[in-house]
Amino acid sequence: MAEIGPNTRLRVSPFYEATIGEGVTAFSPYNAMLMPVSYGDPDAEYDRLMNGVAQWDVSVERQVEIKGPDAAHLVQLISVRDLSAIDVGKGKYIPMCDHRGVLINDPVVLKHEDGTYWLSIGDNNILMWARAIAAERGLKVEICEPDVSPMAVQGPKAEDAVAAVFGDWVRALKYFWFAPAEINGIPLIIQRSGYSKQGGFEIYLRDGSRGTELWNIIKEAGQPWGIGPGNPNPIERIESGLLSYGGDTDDKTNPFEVRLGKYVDLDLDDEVVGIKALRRIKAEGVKRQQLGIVLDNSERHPGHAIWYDMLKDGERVGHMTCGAWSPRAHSMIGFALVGADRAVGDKVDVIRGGYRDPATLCPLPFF
Ligand code: THG
Repeated sequence: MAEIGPNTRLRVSPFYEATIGEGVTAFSPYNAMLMPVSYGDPDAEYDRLMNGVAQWDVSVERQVEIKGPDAAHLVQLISVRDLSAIDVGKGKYIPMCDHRGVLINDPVVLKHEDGTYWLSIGDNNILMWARAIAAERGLKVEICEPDVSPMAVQGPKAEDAVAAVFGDWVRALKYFWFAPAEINGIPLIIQRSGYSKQGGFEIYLRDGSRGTELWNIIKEAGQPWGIGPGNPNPIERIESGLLSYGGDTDDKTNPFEVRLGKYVDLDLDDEVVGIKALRRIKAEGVKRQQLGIVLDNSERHPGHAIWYDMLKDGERVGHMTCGAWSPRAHSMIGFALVGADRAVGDKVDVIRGGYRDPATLCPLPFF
């Protein structure tokens, strides 16, 4: 098997040494970094997330920091969700689009007390995008990638583990709210958030030289609840209907097609990048939709879908963009990106490795 490893264009996380120590078995490139994606026991990783607490290195969720007199203006120009009422100390999930109305990222935006913004980004170069838009519009902003690396602590026991380190005040933190914190002098931000529906926190490390130390503090504190390593979990996120930008989207996908329409405010100013295109798309009628899909054969397959062709009566009607065997559904489940004329209950065929898998379209989320 060929190897891929850290180099100057494929950076490692401050938690790299810690994840190696935990026995990481696979990485995936994401934002020019290596993201741990397996520790070799997917059942245990899923079980910890569902019943205990899991510790994830998600430092690939890089921060794009925007500050200066025009910071709020720029952040609104590159977000198709209305940010006029954004609270200091509360994150917001925002679709970002290009001038065609095509989704280019779905960050969480954080507004700090001093008026500085962080875009906590998915896999795409938003640093370059934000700088280009700022320069073209002549805005007074400073944009950088700060030394900030999130670690997620997820699962029903995450609150107990995080409170054991930082105190009971974290229990009062509401969904998506964040606050500064410190442990042994390590500067942090703690937010109630994370890429799962099992609850938990994201701890943003603000000093990349102290990753191993922070990892070990959380690991130690989580022992009573059986804490262990994991990563944004492919099974749980499909069961919960969480979108993977770049995984479930292509170079034509708009937010309406992938269930993000509720985060699009079409009456935003014309200057907002993509908003005019989104109004046109909406007026003309959205052509595709994202639904769930269940394979009729409930047998467990190890592999997961990578844009498998989906046929109806022999004609291609879309793709299965992701898939996993769901312990809760006792079936192979996934997301389908299909024409707007398809409906829940439709029978389709998924073409997988030359085989034809009969399947049924269903609503999202699964749970
Ligand atoms: N946490 C942080 N940054 C991130 C991610 C994260 N950046 C990249 C990537 N993940 C962005 N994608 C998502 C996708 C979904 C959510 C957050 C980031 C999410 N969605 C909830 C939902 O869909 O139910 C809530 C959305 C809402 O209503 O506001 O949490 O995981 N820091």
